[in-house]
Amino acid sequence: MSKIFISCALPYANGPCHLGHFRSTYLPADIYARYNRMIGNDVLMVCATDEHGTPIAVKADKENKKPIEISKRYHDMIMDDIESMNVTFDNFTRTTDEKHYEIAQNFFLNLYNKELIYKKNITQLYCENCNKFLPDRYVKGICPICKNEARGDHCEKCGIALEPTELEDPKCLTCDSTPILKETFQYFFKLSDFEDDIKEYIENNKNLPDNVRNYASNWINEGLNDWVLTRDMNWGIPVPLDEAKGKVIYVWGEALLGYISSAAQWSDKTDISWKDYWNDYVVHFIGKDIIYHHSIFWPGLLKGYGCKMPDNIYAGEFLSLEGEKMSTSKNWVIWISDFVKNFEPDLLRFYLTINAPLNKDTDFSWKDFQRRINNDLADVIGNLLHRTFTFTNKFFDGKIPPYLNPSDEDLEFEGIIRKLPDTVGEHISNFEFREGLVEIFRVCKIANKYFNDQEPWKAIKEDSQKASNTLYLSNQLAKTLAIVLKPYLPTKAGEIVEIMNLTTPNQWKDAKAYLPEGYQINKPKPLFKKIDDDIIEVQIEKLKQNLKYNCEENKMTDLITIDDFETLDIRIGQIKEAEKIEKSDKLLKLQVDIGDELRQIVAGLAQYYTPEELINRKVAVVVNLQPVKLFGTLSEGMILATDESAALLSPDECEIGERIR
Ligand code: B3M
Ligand code: ZN
Repeated sequence: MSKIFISCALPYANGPCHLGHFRSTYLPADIYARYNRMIGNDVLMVCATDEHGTPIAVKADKENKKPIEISKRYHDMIMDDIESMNVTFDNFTRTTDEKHYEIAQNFFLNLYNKELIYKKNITQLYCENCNKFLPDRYVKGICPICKNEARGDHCEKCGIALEPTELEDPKCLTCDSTPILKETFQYFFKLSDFEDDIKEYIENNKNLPDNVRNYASNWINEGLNDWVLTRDMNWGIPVPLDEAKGKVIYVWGEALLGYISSAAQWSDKTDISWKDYWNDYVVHFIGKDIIYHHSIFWPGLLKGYGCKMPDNIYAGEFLSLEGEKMSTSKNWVIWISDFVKNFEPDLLRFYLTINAPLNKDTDFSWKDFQRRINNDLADVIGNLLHRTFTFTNKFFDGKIPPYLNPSDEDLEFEGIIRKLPDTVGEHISNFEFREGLVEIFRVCKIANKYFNDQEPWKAIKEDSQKASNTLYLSNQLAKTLAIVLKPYLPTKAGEIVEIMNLTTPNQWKDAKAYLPEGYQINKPKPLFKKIDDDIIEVQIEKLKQNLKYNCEENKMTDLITIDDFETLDIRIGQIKEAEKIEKSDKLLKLQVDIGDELRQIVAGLAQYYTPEELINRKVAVVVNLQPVKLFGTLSEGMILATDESAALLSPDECEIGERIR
């Protein structure tokens, strides 16, 4: 038996949970935890809400409330969301908990005393009107790269991480005045000291999935800088040093310790040491946007402290909604609490798992959801179970009939049933959650075909042993399903357990034990109902309303004239040369033939294309854009690509230099 420490990324307590959170993190973690408990591993699964940081402080300012009032509101909502989805945390705490403060401050002091945290003077933005420094999201301005509006820590548009001082035309978010540069000091963590350790950790840890390893290797190859670990603000955990009045630990410098403080709180309640779990096997489930923090920064902190680094980091890719990027600010989301008002949680668990593997981006669409539930869950899995139970009751008084002289078809089907638990289990152990569910689905399809071919409704009159064998095996599969479906669809699995009177449904190994002849099952009830069109239409309409509302809010309905469009000069170009830009993991320097000249253009394509892949590609180029310097390199134009995936338009049939209008 192993002890397994499972954590989920701490949701920020500045909003409730939506489908994206659930898909990337809580659902896979819960499937993994439930399965491991069922095979007899000892699991400790923890989480907490992340209550500090500027987003919460800013929201509080806006609503004229205290940050703790905001975070409490969302902490409570998040707890409800998680419970409603049947995610089985052993402990769920919050980062304003006393225990967390104590652990975070001690951790800071430990590193400080080892001189792994040092003090340094820096200039930061300061608002003279509000009399405060403006860290992270307290400041807005123009992104130096893409020239769109951005916040102090990050540009949503081009996805780049920023320092507030890098913003052009910065403004205080609270009072809109222009901040000045002012000297202050902050504490830095010597991340650079751990470059070799982290590199080794990433390269030699065989568990790490490819997406995590690749991201992490890219960053580490660029070299690691020390991290500013503190902020001048009053919402956060105070830096535990006399000389550091008014400074708090940066939210990422303590949130990660939420894993440990949640576990420690559990230990206080149970008197069982969480460290045994940590020292055996740790896996963090996170979203892909925080791979850096977990694969580089966190191992660095742990190494500095003298604690084991995580054994695995599992990063779920993104979920879009009806083909568009989810956005909480535009209300282009589906909240968990809204979903469960209308649908059973297991339907979402099913859809989000079967829809795509965790390491691929995917989309939630209401129509596709309906299709999957109706065609796959209800018609295949539901139908199989329902007819098995109905026939058993109708023809055999609800008793498992005898299994005698099996035919070749029976034996073949029996072999398939027997293999199912191992196959599914292996997939789940390997974090292949979708593949496990697909296997269950595949076997159910085979089972339906077997059932149809055997025609037990006819056979019962002509060859009753044939019908008896069919129902015997179908019931054995139903029992297996009650167990192997449990990590995925715990409520539905529980309903099968009830119908089948199962006494040990919590043990995976029991999936292989057959129900004896004569075993009594109960009357069936339909397990999966189909979703009607009108129910889905209501949901789609609701989303459309959100979109309309947002358009009005953002004045996106403003139309442009043909003359406005004419101001853009877009031409077909061909990429002749491409090379990486030093110190940037996003940008490539390109030389593009636009017909009458060769243009140098810097494009944010490095994460999607290698320089070699781009040579000779035809692309669409905005050629009358004002030149800018990016990372010291002149860029005179823009290559058109899609927003999310940076897919290039491929105008292969067009002539170089042709204008697009
Ligand atoms: N609170 C949420 C996020 O960035 C952030 C995670 C903390 S995990 C220690 O998705
Ligand atoms: Zn101000």
